[in-house]
Amino acid sequence: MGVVALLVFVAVVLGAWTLGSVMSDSNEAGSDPGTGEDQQQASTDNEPELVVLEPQGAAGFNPETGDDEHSDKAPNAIDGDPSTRWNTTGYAQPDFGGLKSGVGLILDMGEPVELHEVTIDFGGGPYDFEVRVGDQAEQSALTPAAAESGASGEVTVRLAEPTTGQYVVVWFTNELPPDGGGAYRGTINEVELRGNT
Ligand SMILES: [Ca+2]
Repeated sequence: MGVVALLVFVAVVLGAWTLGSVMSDSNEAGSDPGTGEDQQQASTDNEPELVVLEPQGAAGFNPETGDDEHSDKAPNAIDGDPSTRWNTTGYAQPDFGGLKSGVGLILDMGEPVELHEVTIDFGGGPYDFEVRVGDQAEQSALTPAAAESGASGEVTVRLAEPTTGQYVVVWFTNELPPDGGGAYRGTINEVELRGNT
């Protein structure tokens, strides 16, 4: 499945590149090669292209109190379908019931990847959250690589520095929003990670 998605992505990128080349050629027909425009194009081509990184697994991540955070629903956050979702336990208070400092969703990439940016499609909001990256699925091994406040709906976060690790956590901090049913909980419809393998 991951290989198929990657092949489709590569095909789309190659198609767009080919189309861009054709259009570029037609635009530049008759122009003198070696102009400043060509040099600028060459510079753009040298930038590393990001690929979509496919998680191998997902689970609720609740290291401070240990009980499960709907890990059975976690695959819904990486199934490519915005209509399916993972959510935390419902809490009676927005500060995780006063029980802990945070809770999150952990993604296992199967091998270390170099993460550049993350797009998260949240259910409702607002959320304060961090993106944490590390080589072990333990709180002490996961380093905050980006943070956002007041996020709602779909949000893209670009890491200040590309960060390498096998595990990526979307970590809710501060308070969770009301779920409309009398409780407070975090909801993620979809996460997409981009970077290099
Ligand atoms: Ca989904």
